[in-house]
Amino acid sequence: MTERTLVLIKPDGVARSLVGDIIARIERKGLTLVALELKTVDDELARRHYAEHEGKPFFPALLEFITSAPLVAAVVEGPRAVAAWRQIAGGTDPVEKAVPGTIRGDYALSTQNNLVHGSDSPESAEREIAIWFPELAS
Ligand code: IDP
Repeated sequence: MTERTLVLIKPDGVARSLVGDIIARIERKGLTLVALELKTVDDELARRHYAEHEGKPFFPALLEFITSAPLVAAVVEGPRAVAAWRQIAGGTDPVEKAVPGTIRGDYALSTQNNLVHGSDSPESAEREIAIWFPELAS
């Protein structure tokens, strides 16, 4: 069964010119791009996206980071797309959790500036796609 997930290449990924590399990994895995956009997000969109983290100590810095410069937002599709994209991305902490061979394991050192975002469940994907690409909402 085909599934969709939200991909973000966060501002650090764009600034470090890793967009091509990251998109290539998504395509090589066999996932299909459904939507792709470079955009700078405002505080309101960032808060909606990261609503589950409101109140956590890292929340203000996370909002600051995600709104600081352009990012790439995309929707990708394929069988088990949510889990497949999280597998390619690697764990949140790029040193303790992400293994070599994943995007975070290969390229990141910071738990905040960890290059990419992926929805953590099909339900989250639906919610996040509606925020970032309302025209695709089911
Ligand atoms: P995920 O992006 O791997 O799904 P989440 O726990 O949903 O991880 O956290 C969302 C984002 O918030 C992370 O990708 C990272 O940018 C940031 N973040 C999470 N935990 C920390 C932390 O302990 N310190 C700083 N930033 C964090």
